[in-house]
Amino acid sequence: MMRRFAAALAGLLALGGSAAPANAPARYAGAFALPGAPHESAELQATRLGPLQARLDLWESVGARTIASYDLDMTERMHMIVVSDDFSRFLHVHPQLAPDGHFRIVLRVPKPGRYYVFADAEPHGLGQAVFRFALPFGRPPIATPIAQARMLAIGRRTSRAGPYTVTLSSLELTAGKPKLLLAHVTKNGKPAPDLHPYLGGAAHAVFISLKTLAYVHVHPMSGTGASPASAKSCDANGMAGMSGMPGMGEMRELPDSASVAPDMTLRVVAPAAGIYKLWLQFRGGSRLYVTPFILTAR
Ligand SMILES: [Cu+2]
Repeated sequence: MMRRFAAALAGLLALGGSAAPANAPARYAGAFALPGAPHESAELQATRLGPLQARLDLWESVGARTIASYDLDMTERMHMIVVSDDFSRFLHVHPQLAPDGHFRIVLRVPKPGRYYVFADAEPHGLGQAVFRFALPFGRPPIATPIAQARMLAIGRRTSRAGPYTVTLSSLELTAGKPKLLLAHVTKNGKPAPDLHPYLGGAAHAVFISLKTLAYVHVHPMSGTGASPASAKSCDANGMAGMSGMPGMGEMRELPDSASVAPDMTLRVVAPAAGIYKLWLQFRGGSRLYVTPFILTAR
Protein backbone atom coordinates (compact mmCIF):
# COMPACT_ATOMS: atom_id res chain seq x y z
CA MET A 1 0.00 0.00 0.00
CA MET A 2 2.73 2.47 1.08
CA ARG A 3 4.81 1.50 -1.99
CA ARG A 4 1.84 2.22 -4.33
CA PHE A 5 1.33 5.63 -2.67
CA ALA A 6 5.04 6.48 -3.00
CA ALA A 7 4.93 5.42 -6.66
CA ALA A 8 1.90 7.61 -7.35
CA LEU A 9 3.59 10.59 -5.72
CA ALA A 10 6.81 9.97 -7.63
CA GLY A 11 4.78 9.81 -10.82
CA LEU A 12 3.21 13.16 -10.03
CA LEU A 13 6.55 14.78 -9.32
CA ALA A 14 7.96 13.22 -12.49
CA LEU A 15 5.32 15.10 -14.42
CA GLY A 16 7.29 18.09 -13.42
CA GLY A 17 4.27 19.17 -11.54
CA SER A 18 4.23 19.10 -7.81
CA ALA A 19 0.88 18.56 -6.11
CA ALA A 20 -0.35 22.03 -5.07
CA PRO A 21 -0.36 22.10 -1.25
CA ALA A 22 -3.93 21.91 0.09
CA ASN A 23 -3.77 25.44 1.39
CA ALA A 24 -2.35 26.97 -1.81
CA PRO A 25 -4.36 30.14 -2.53
CA ALA A 26 -6.96 29.69 -5.27
CA ARG A 27 -8.10 32.60 -7.43
CA TYR A 28 -11.58 33.29 -8.70
CA ALA A 29 -12.93 35.93 -11.08
CA GLY A 30 -16.20 37.54 -10.02
CA ALA A 31 -19.36 37.39 -12.14
CA PHE A 32 -21.38 40.60 -12.14
CA ALA A 33 -24.65 39.86 -10.31
CA LEU A 34 -26.67 42.97 -11.16
CA PRO A 35 -28.45 43.91 -14.39
CA GLY A 36 -26.27 45.80 -16.88
CA ALA A 37 -22.51 45.90 -17.35
CA PRO A 38 -20.00 46.63 -14.58
CA HIS A 39 -17.46 49.49 -14.58
CA GLU A 40 -14.98 47.31 -12.78
CA SER A 41 -13.85 43.70 -12.38
CA ALA A 42 -13.44 41.72 -9.18
CA GLU A 43 -11.10 38.97 -8.05
CA LEU A 44 -11.05 36.81 -4.96
CA GLN A 45 -8.22 34.76 -3.55
CA ALA A 46 -9.16 32.01 -1.11
CA THR A 47 -6.61 30.34 1.17
CA ARG A 48 -7.97 27.24 2.83
CA LEU A 49 -7.52 27.13 6.62
CA GLY A 50 -9.51 23.96 7.16
CA PRO A 51 -12.33 21.92 5.54
CA LEU A 52 -14.93 24.58 6.38
CA GLN A 53 -12.76 27.68 6.70
CA ALA A 54 -10.86 29.95 4.33
CA ARG A 55 -9.16 33.31 4.36
CA LEU A 56 -10.73 35.48 1.66
CA ASP A 57 -8.94 38.37 -0.02
CA LEU A 58 -11.07 40.32 -2.48
CA TRP A 59 -10.35 43.35 -4.61
CA GLU A 60 -11.98 45.26 -7.45
CA SER A 61 -10.19 46.98 -10.29
CA VAL A 62 -10.78 49.44 -13.09
CA GLY A 63 -8.38 48.26 -15.75
CA ALA A 64 -5.14 47.49 -13.93
CA ARG A 65 -5.86 49.94 -11.09
CA THR A 66 -7.07 48.44 -7.80
CA ILE A 67 -9.96 50.45 -6.37
CA ALA A 68 -9.07 51.79 -2.91
CA SER A 69 -12.06 53.96 -2.03
CA TYR A 70 -15.52 52.59 -1.21
CA ASP A 71 -18.57 54.40 0.15
CA LEU A 72 -20.26 53.31 3.37
CA ASP A 73 -23.58 51.59 2.74
CA MET A 74 -25.70 50.66 5.73
CA THR A 75 -22.70 51.24 8.04
CA GLU A 76 -20.35 48.93 6.09
CA ARG A 77 -18.12 49.21 2.98
CA MET A 78 -18.89 45.68 1.85
CA HIS A 79 -21.77 43.35 2.60
CA MET A 80 -20.86 39.74 1.84
CA ILE A 81 -23.80 37.39 1.42
CA VAL A 82 -22.84 33.71 1.43
CA VAL A 83 -25.40 31.11 0.33
CA SER A 84 -24.93 27.35 -0.03
CA ASP A 85 -25.71 26.14 -3.56
CA ASP A 86 -28.71 24.15 -2.27
CA PHE A 87 -30.00 27.46 -0.78
CA SER A 88 -30.30 25.95 2.68
CA ARG A 89 -27.61 28.07 4.40
CA PHE A 90 -27.27 31.85 4.56
CA LEU A 91 -24.52 34.05 6.02
CA HIS A 92 -24.21 37.84 6.04
CA VAL A 93 -20.68 38.98 6.91
CA HIS A 94 -18.54 42.08 6.49
CA PRO A 95 -14.98 41.87 5.13
CA GLN A 96 -12.84 44.82 6.19
CA LEU A 97 -11.18 47.17 3.73
CA ALA A 98 -7.40 47.60 4.03
CA PRO A 99 -5.44 50.63 2.74
CA ASP A 100 -4.25 48.52 -0.24
CA GLY A 101 -7.86 48.32 -1.49
CA HIS A 102 -8.24 44.67 -0.50
CA PHE A 103 -11.17 43.38 1.55
CA ARG A 104 -10.20 40.55 3.87
CA ILE A 105 -12.12 38.14 6.09
CA VAL A 106 -11.82 34.63 7.47
CA LEU A 107 -14.99 32.85 6.36
CA ARG A 108 -16.31 29.80 8.15
CA VAL A 109 -19.20 27.89 6.55
CA PRO A 110 -21.61 25.61 8.46
CA LYS A 111 -21.35 22.46 6.31
CA PRO A 112 -19.38 21.07 3.34
CA GLY A 113 -20.51 22.12 -0.11
CA ARG A 114 -20.25 24.82 -2.71
CA TYR A 115 -21.14 28.35 -1.68
CA TYR A 116 -22.11 31.38 -3.70
CA VAL A 117 -20.39 34.46 -2.29
CA PHE A 118 -21.99 37.81 -3.23
CA ALA A 119 -19.74 40.82 -2.64
CA ASP A 120 -21.97 43.92 -2.42
CA ALA A 121 -20.11 47.24 -2.31
CA GLU A 122 -20.08 50.80 -3.66
CA PRO A 123 -16.76 51.83 -5.17
CA HIS A 124 -16.61 55.60 -4.75
CA GLY A 125 -18.00 57.39 -7.80
CA LEU A 126 -18.96 54.14 -9.60
CA GLY A 127 -22.22 53.22 -7.88
CA GLN A 128 -23.19 49.93 -6.39
CA ALA A 129 -21.56 46.75 -7.72
CA VAL A 130 -22.28 43.14 -6.74
CA PHE A 131 -19.97 40.32 -7.81
CA ARG A 132 -20.64 36.61 -7.36
CA PHE A 133 -18.08 33.89 -6.71
CA ALA A 134 -18.57 30.13 -6.30
CA LEU A 135 -16.29 28.65 -3.64
CA PRO A 136 -16.00 24.92 -2.87
CA PHE A 137 -15.74 23.85 0.77
CA GLY A 138 -15.23 20.09 0.63
CA ARG A 139 -17.72 17.59 -0.76
CA PRO A 140 -21.39 18.15 0.09
CA PRO A 141 -23.54 15.30 1.38
CA ILE A 142 -26.02 14.08 -1.25
CA ALA A 143 -29.36 15.81 -0.45
CA THR A 144 -32.53 13.85 -1.22
CA PRO A 145 -35.29 15.62 -3.20
CA ILE A 146 -37.46 15.61 -0.03
CA ALA A 147 -34.68 17.22 1.97
CA GLN A 148 -34.24 19.81 -0.79
CA ALA A 149 -37.97 20.59 -0.87
CA ARG A 150 -38.01 20.90 2.93
CA MET A 151 -34.98 23.20 2.76
CA LEU A 152 -36.79 25.38 0.28
CA ALA A 153 -39.97 25.69 2.44
CA ILE A 154 -42.04 26.28 -0.72
CA GLY A 155 -45.44 27.95 -0.44
CA ARG A 156 -45.31 29.10 3.18
CA ARG A 157 -46.17 32.75 3.98
CA THR A 158 -44.99 32.28 7.57
CA SER A 159 -41.50 31.50 8.74
CA ARG A 160 -40.17 31.07 12.28
CA ALA A 161 -36.87 32.05 13.91
CA GLY A 162 -36.47 31.59 17.65
CA PRO A 163 -39.50 33.13 19.40
CA TYR A 164 -40.42 35.15 16.29
CA THR A 165 -42.80 34.37 13.47
CA VAL A 166 -42.78 36.46 10.30
CA THR A 167 -45.80 36.48 7.99
CA LEU A 168 -45.61 37.93 4.50
CA SER A 169 -48.66 39.51 2.83
CA SER A 170 -47.90 37.61 -0.40
CA LEU A 171 -45.44 35.20 -2.04
CA GLU A 172 -46.01 36.71 -5.46
CA LEU A 173 -43.67 39.18 -7.18
CA THR A 174 -44.06 40.93 -10.52
CA ALA A 175 -41.09 40.56 -12.85
CA GLY A 176 -39.58 43.97 -13.67
CA LYS A 177 -42.16 45.91 -11.65
CA PRO A 178 -42.22 47.15 -8.06
CA LYS A 179 -44.26 45.07 -5.61
CA LEU A 180 -45.01 46.06 -2.01
CA LEU A 181 -44.82 43.24 0.49
CA LEU A 182 -45.86 43.64 4.12
CA ALA A 183 -43.99 41.64 6.74
CA HIS A 184 -45.70 41.17 10.10
CA VAL A 185 -43.47 40.04 12.97
CA THR A 186 -44.91 38.42 16.10
CA LYS A 187 -43.17 37.22 19.24
CA ASN A 188 -44.90 34.45 21.13
CA GLY A 189 -48.07 35.24 19.18
CA LYS A 190 -48.15 38.99 19.84
CA PRO A 191 -46.81 41.86 17.70
CA ALA A 192 -43.06 41.87 18.38
CA PRO A 193 -42.31 44.62 20.92
CA ASP A 194 -38.51 44.51 20.85
CA LEU A 195 -37.36 44.89 17.24
CA HIS A 196 -34.38 47.17 16.65
CA PRO A 197 -32.40 48.26 13.58
CA TYR A 198 -29.65 46.10 12.14
CA LEU A 199 -26.82 47.92 10.33
CA GLY A 200 -28.91 51.10 10.31
CA GLY A 201 -31.94 49.48 8.64
CA ALA A 202 -35.27 48.22 9.98
CA ALA A 203 -34.26 44.85 8.52
CA HIS A 204 -32.38 43.39 5.54
CA ALA A 205 -33.97 41.38 2.78
CA VAL A 206 -31.85 39.40 0.32
CA PHE A 207 -33.55 37.77 -2.67
CA ILE A 208 -31.67 35.31 -4.89
CA SER A 209 -33.08 33.73 -8.02
CA LEU A 210 -32.78 29.93 -7.83
CA LYS A 211 -32.34 29.82 -11.61
CA THR A 212 -30.24 32.83 -12.61
CA LEU A 213 -28.67 33.66 -9.20
CA ALA A 214 -29.83 37.25 -9.74
CA TYR A 215 -29.29 39.19 -6.51
CA VAL A 216 -31.58 41.77 -4.91
CA HIS A 217 -30.88 43.39 -1.54
CA VAL A 218 -33.56 45.68 -0.12
CA HIS A 219 -34.10 47.41 3.19
CA PRO A 220 -37.65 47.22 4.50
CA MET A 221 -39.21 50.33 5.90
CA SER A 222 -40.53 50.26 9.44
CA GLY A 223 -44.34 50.54 9.48
CA THR A 224 -46.96 50.06 6.79
CA GLY A 225 -47.05 53.70 5.59
CA ALA A 226 -45.84 52.79 2.12
CA SER A 227 -49.09 52.28 0.21
CA PRO A 228 -48.76 51.81 -3.58
CA ALA A 229 -49.36 55.55 -3.98
CA SER A 230 -46.62 56.38 -1.50
CA ALA A 231 -44.35 53.83 -3.25
CA LYS A 232 -44.67 56.00 -6.35
CA SER A 233 -43.92 59.11 -4.32
CA CYS A 234 -41.03 57.27 -2.69
CA ASP A 235 -39.68 56.91 -6.20
CA ALA A 236 -39.92 60.65 -6.68
CA ASN A 237 -38.57 61.58 -3.21
CA GLY A 238 -35.97 58.83 -2.71
CA MET A 239 -37.29 57.84 0.70
CA ALA A 240 -36.25 54.21 0.90
CA GLY A 241 -32.80 52.81 0.02
CA MET A 242 -33.17 49.81 -2.18
CA SER A 243 -29.81 48.84 -3.55
CA GLY A 244 -30.05 47.00 -6.84
CA MET A 245 -33.34 48.84 -7.51
CA PRO A 246 -33.62 51.53 -10.13
CA GLY A 247 -34.77 54.97 -9.12
CA MET A 248 -34.41 54.87 -5.30
CA GLY A 249 -32.25 57.27 -3.18
CA GLU A 250 -30.34 56.63 0.07
CA MET A 251 -32.29 55.55 3.15
CA ARG A 252 -31.77 57.47 6.38
CA GLU A 253 -29.83 55.12 8.71
CA LEU A 254 -31.50 54.32 12.02
CA PRO A 255 -29.60 54.40 15.34
CA ASP A 256 -29.20 50.99 17.02
CA SER A 257 -31.36 52.16 19.93
CA ALA A 258 -34.32 52.95 17.71
CA SER A 259 -37.43 50.79 17.74
CA VAL A 260 -38.67 49.04 14.65
CA ALA A 261 -42.39 48.45 14.18
CA PRO A 262 -43.60 44.81 14.03
CA ASP A 263 -45.02 45.64 10.58
CA MET A 264 -42.55 46.44 7.81
CA THR A 265 -42.89 47.26 4.14
CA LEU A 266 -40.62 45.86 1.45
CA ARG A 267 -40.63 47.38 -2.01
CA VAL A 268 -39.25 44.71 -4.32
CA VAL A 269 -38.55 44.60 -8.03
CA ALA A 270 -37.69 41.09 -9.21
CA PRO A 271 -35.37 41.53 -12.22
CA ALA A 272 -36.97 38.59 -14.08
CA ALA A 273 -39.59 35.87 -13.77
CA GLY A 274 -38.62 32.86 -11.67
CA ILE A 275 -38.40 31.45 -8.16
CA TYR A 276 -36.55 33.49 -5.57
CA LYS A 277 -35.41 32.57 -2.11
CA LEU A 278 -35.73 35.44 0.38
CA TRP A 279 -33.82 35.74 3.64
CA LEU A 280 -35.32 38.40 5.87
CA GLN A 281 -32.81 39.34 8.58
CA PHE A 282 -33.83 41.37 11.61
CA ARG A 283 -32.76 42.15 15.16
CA GLY A 284 -35.02 41.00 17.98
CA GLY A 285 -33.81 42.19 21.36
CA SER A 286 -30.04 41.92 21.12
CA ARG A 287 -29.96 38.94 18.75
CA LEU A 288 -30.08 38.56 14.96
CA TYR A 289 -32.67 36.33 13.32
CA VAL A 290 -33.24 35.26 9.73
CA THR A 291 -36.44 33.91 8.22
CA PRO A 292 -36.48 32.21 4.79
CA PHE A 293 -39.26 32.35 2.22
CA ILE A 294 -39.76 31.23 -1.36
CA LEU A 295 -41.41 33.72 -3.71
CA THR A 296 -42.43 33.47 -7.33
CA ALA A 297 -42.07 36.30 -9.84
CA ARG A 298 -44.31 36.13 -12.91
CU1 LIG B 1 -24.19 43.68 5.60
